[in-house]
Amino acid sequence: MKGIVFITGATSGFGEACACKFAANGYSVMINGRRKERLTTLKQRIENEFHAKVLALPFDVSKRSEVFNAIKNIPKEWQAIDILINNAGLALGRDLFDEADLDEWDTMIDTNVKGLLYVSRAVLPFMVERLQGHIINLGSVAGKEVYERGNVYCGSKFAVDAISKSMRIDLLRHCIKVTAIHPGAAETEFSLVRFKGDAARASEVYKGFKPLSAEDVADVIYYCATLPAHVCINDLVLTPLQQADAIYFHKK
Ligand code: NDP
Ligand code: 8X3
Repeated sequence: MKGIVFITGATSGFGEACACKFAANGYSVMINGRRKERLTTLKQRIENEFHAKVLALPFDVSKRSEVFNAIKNIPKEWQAIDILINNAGLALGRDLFDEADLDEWDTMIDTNVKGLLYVSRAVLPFMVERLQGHIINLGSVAGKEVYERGNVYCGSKFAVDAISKSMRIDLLRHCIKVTAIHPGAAETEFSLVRFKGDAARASEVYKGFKPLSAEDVADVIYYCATLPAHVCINDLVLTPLQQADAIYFHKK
């Protein structure tokens, strides 16, 4: 066993692909998400395909007491967490600032920002104790530039960018690495969630170019996580070939 990886938001997309990538390479994986059935199915799949150890931890990252209760009760043999991947997150809607839904704003801030903070604080004592650990935060190109109708989603990812920089400074004394990964357009369930199950609108987002896949992003995360102990990638932006930044695409 190479180490223990804790991945939030592992029931889909990047998180699920990371769970498979790390498990396939000899890591034990702790998988989180709100959908228990999906966690159970993924756990069985990883155990069967990769013969890796899996601990399913269903909880909502935005609920402070759920986060701290779940992590406080992690079995002893799972407490030596080497890598935390703060991946759980979502966009809701693509509306103008003065027309957007306030509940959707709350959910994005509660999940993308507060969820990442709660999980990090709950896991950190296990890393601090060992003077070792790597926290990998999922930001976005939307956290590097804002786009029209991106308002609060972009704001939440700018917060991830700033919090990652701040964490890196404050955790330096504990020898804990902090990496922020900022993907561009990747075809996962992200747009389906953003557009509330409207599959036609979601697939429209990826027309005219080849988007990143969840596996592309997991490969990059795995690379960052497996560098020598003295090497830390602080900040990494990756996009599909036909995307230059958060706004500019070359679509055919
Ligand atoms: P998916 O929608 O495919 O996956 C999102 C995951 O987050 C799911 O497993 C979902 O699980 C989990 N999640 C959402 N809310 C919560 C919550 N409150 N508590 C626990 N888990 C939660 O999207 P992606 O894989 O694409 O997105 C992963 C991350 O990457 C997000 O932070 C997203 O903002 C970011 N990102 C995505 C990009 C893209 O183009 N796809 C580009 C850049 C960044 P469940 O519903 O079971 O709780
Ligand atoms: C997800 C990518 O461009 O839809 O963070 O905001 S984008």
